[in-house]
Amino acid sequence: MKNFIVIGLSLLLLQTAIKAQPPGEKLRVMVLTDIENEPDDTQSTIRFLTYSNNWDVEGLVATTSVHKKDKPAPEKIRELVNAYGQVRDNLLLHEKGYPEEKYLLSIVKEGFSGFGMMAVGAGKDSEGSDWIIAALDKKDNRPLWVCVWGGSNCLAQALWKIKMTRPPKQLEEAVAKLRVHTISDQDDAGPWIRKTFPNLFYIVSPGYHAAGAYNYSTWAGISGDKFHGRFTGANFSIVNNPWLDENVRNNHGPLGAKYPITKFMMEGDTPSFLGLINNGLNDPEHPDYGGWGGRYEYYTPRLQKWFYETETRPIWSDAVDEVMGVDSNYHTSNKATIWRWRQAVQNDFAARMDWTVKGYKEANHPPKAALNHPAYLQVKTGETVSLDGSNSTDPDGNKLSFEWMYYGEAGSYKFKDPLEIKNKDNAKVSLLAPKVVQPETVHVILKVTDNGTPALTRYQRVILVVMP
Ligand SMILES: [Ca+2]
Ligand SMILES: [Ca+2]
Repeated sequence: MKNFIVIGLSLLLLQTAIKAQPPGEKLRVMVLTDIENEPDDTQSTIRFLTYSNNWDVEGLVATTSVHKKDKPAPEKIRELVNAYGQVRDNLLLHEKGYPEEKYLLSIVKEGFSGFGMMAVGAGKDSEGSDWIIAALDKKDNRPLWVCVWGGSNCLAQALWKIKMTRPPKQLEEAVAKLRVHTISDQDDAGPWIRKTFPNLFYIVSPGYHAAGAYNYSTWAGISGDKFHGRFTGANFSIVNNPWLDENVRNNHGPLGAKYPITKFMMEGDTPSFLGLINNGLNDPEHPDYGGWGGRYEYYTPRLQKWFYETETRPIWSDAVDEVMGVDSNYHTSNKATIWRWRQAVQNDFAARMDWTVKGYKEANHPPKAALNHPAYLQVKTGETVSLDGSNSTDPDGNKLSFEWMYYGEAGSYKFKDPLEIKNKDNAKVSLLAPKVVQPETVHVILKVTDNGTPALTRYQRVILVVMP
């Protein structure tokens, strides 16, 4: 029996390895945004555009939400894409693959004018909902990621139409292709979608995004302070307006100049795509592994007292990490799954804003973290495991520093005390595989940081399969 379990787990891990994003293959990503409800969608769009070479960007769709119930604002997206067009040549000095302004303008679409499920059903198609269907219909087997920064009724309309007009098998195929990450439920379409399409891959902190949502939702970890999210431990000084003035708004060209002053909090919608950046840490098909966009586990969330409807099915939702904060205390929180990476996330954005105005030699570029062994290692209880990141390099010739981090929450092995990694600041380290009674996974993250300005970090994730 045990052997079957071992073989089963090994196969599962092998499949996991196969399913991971092949190097060089881009994710397909679409954004639905209630831009112009407050400044933060504009902020998120600017950050998104500086990463647009990471993905095949499939659509930028203006929608409504509980904060903007009447008419979507695609003209604002176009204005930002125009500003991007002015800096694209400069971005291309630093990395390949930035899409043309003309192409991005061609994929700006408008959702239906109207709020929530009142704008879903017969006669409620829009160029936005038709565009989602067209993207799903492309002869392309890669998943389609839909990042929802406002209401999700445009996605609901697309799925409604497929369900009403096509055979069940085609609906099944469309649902299987979708990967949805919404920033709370900013209309009543999210709960409807989850109930109606029970197999749909869906990441969300459920419930209306309204007063109080900050307190519950993972996404507040992007920048929430003690007033917006009621948490401490995170470093607020690298997400506030003075930091954004220095690193984004001022002296950073026409795109940076469009970055508005924060009204409530910086970029509440950004976690929906931070986890899709190809940085060696993120593993989009595995939200429970954790990454820049936070960590999420697959379960049926309990009813929140302010939420009007019980969740009917398992979804990818809030998980907690225990993280040492800047106040030198440990914090156990869902928001910590995002803010634990904040320094690296903000430095990375600052570097990309530099890329919009500076030459190659005047700017910094991320290191390439590399392992001298496979990322999946099968080991035995009590075995000494050697890990080696010494092949890591930096395109600027910067000096590299290393840190090996045991990511306890990401693995199946639940160990009360942190796993000891000897000399964890070295390129090569060793650790003792823990005692297990059944095959368990243990995640160890290699962080490689350069000494450029700003310092940039890339990662490799090692998954140990520890056998009894
Ligand atoms: Ca929004
Ligand atoms: Ca560098």
